[in-house]
Amino acid sequence: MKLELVIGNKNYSSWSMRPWVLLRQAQIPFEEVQLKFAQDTHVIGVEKYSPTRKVPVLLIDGEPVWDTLAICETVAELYPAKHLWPEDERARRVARSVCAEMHSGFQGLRGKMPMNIRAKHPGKGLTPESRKDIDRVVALWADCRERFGGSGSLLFGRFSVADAFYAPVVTRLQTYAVKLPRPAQEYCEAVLALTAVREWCDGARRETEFVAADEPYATK
Ligand SMILES: N[C@@H](CCC(=O)N[C@@H](CS)C(=O)NCC(=O)O)C(=O)O
Repeated sequence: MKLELVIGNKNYSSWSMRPWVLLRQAQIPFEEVQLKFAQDTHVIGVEKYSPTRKVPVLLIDGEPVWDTLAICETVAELYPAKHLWPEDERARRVARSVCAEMHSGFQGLRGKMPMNIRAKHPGKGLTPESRKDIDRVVALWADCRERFGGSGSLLFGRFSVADAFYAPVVTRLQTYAVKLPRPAQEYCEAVLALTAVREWCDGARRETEFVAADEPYATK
C-alpha cells in the first residue's frame, strides 16, 4: 500500500500539520507531496489531488481521502497495532470528542492567531473570542491529563490522534507567547519535544514564502 500525504506550507498549514505529525510520530512510512499557497491562500496545483481543493489529502494507492478527521481515522484504522486512539474505551470517546471539537470549533483562536511557526508576535491576537477559546483548550487539556494522562506527558498518556490535533494550537500559543497555567505549559513542552513536531517546525522555519493573507501582524 502506498501512502502519499499532500500538504501545504509547513509554516502556515495547520491542517496539514496534524496528519503529517500523526504519520511521522507513529513511524508509518509515507511520501510527502508539498504544495504551496498562493497569496490568496489558494493551494497551487491542488486540483490534481483533492476534490475539495484543500490540503491535507491522503492518497492511498492514488485514491484520495480528504479532510483531517477522516484522514486520521483512516490511518488509525489501517494501523490498529499503532494504537493511535487510546486503548481504553472511555478515554477513546473523550479523545474523539476533543478532536471533533478542534475540527469544528475554536474559530476565535484560529482567526485571530493564525499558525505561523517561524514568527514571534507576543501579545497579538488576544481578543475576547480567542481568550475564550484558549480557556476552553486549557480546560480540556487539564481534564484529559487528569483523567487519562497517567504517568505519560501527553493528553492520554502516550501519543494519540488528539496530540496531533492540538499540536498546531501549541505552536500558536508559542508564536503569540500566551501565558498559560503550569500544567498547560508542561503539556505544550511535551508536544514541542515530540520528534515529529520538531521535524515539522524545523521544516517550517526553513521556508521562505511569505503569504500575506496568513500574516496579519507582519510589520514589513
Ligand atoms: N476541514 C478541512 C480544512 C482544510 C483546510 O482548510 N485547509 C487549508 C490549508 S490549512 C486550505 O487548503 N486552504 C486552501 C483554500 O481554502 O483554498 C480539514 O480538516 O482538512
